[in-house]
Amino acid sequence: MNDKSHQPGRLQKAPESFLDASFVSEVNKHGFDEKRREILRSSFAAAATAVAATTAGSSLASEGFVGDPDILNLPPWSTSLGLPVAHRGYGMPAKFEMNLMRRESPGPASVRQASVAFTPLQGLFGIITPSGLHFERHHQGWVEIDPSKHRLMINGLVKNPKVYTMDDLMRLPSVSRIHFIECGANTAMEWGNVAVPTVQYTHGMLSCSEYTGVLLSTLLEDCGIDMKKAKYLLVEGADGSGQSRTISLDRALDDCMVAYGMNGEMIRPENGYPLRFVAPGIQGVSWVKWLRRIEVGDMRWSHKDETTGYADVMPDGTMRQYTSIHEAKSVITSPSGGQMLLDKGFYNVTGLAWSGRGKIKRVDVSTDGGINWRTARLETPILSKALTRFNIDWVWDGSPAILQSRAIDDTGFVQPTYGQLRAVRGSRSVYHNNAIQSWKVAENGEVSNVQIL
Ligand SMILES: Nc1nc2c(c(=O)[nH]1)N[C@H]1C(S)=C(S)[C@@H](COP(=O)(O)O)O[C@H]1N2
Ligand SMILES: [Mo]
Repeated sequence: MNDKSHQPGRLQKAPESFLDASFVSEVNKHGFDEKRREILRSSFAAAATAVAATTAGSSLASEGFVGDPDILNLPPWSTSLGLPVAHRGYGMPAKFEMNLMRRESPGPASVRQASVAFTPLQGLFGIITPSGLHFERHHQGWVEIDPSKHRLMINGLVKNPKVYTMDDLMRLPSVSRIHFIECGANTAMEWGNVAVPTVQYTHGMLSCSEYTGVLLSTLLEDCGIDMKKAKYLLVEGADGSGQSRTISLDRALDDCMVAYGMNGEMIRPENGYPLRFVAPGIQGVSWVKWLRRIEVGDMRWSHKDETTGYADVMPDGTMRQYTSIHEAKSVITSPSGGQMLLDKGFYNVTGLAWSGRGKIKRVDVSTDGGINWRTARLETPILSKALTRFNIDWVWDGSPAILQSRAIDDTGFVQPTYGQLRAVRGSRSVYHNNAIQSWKVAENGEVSNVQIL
């Protein structure tokens, strides 16, 4: 790239909500419509002129000062006493950041106990999702369990079936691991080319945390698992939905765990407090929350959440069951749908890549809809079955562009285009859409969701 001036790109934040009752007012408030865009443009131009005018006419200019004169105007926070320590026992984000929040599933108001709230990927940095912004997917609402009343039973093909209290579990050897969780239905609306406007809604059933807990291998050994007969586990939640999923024993013994910690503190109630199943690389539905029972067996259970739901409708109409592992996938989180580039010049294009099979090896980025590709910088740490952050320099010349990212994992798997994915999967699926996402940048700077085959 020739232009290394690194003038920071001017980017307007995405609208945070859409399609619900407050759609129109939300959109207006966040600058999605024509009028608002005009106001922004003119105020941006006016601000630029004002800076020039203030410095040009002032004595500052004669002293050779160029730039924003506000650097010399001392604000109240520089001339007064701040707030005392522990003003808030539990810290909160700045009030100016309060708009960055989980947003509920768009579309016809479903039962709010069996719904989704998406993570605002467009506003996050690095790879860890702040716990308060972790996506939520409940089948029958979330519960806040008294940890002293919670129990975990391990039964079935084990010598010593056991019931653990939380205290029992916390005495066992613990591990801390960083992993992503993605709902199998993430990016589902794109199967039907619905083109929801922001990355929060296209990819926001995705989060990444550091989990602390006990490895399944430790627990199963503690109960004396019958290794000759055992092939599968059933993991079951304590909420009213009776969430239960079959996990193959080799996956479970590899890196599955029961977690009580998330990002350094006890797991949040929405995410399964006080105990959840962590199944690295496997779709979210198997990460059973409020975990109460693990049964060891020799056959798959074919429970409701693995027959009527979470099965893939193939082009010939057959249902594909137990497709649990997330193949490599990536998405550019900024610039992304609903944001606006306010002028030409340098931009840091950033996004996330992940694979349920291992580590991300490479991410390529295209700004011309997949004709030319450049290799992005992967930021460390690059961990197995965790989100990986990528960045790449881009100088926008003001002409229309289409931004895409393509992940390659350490098995050599290359993230498919929509054309390639549909050739195998058809278009009647709900789950496991890992196609390349395209964001169109229009001449006026508006970024929107488009589908490129
Ligand atoms: N007990 C229980 N576990 C559950 C669910 C549930 O409704 N009940 N939802 C599942 C689904 S479909 C997903 S995608 C993940 C979502 O986890 P989160 O709400 O922590 O993001 O939890 C899974 N585990
Ligand atoms: Mo899910």
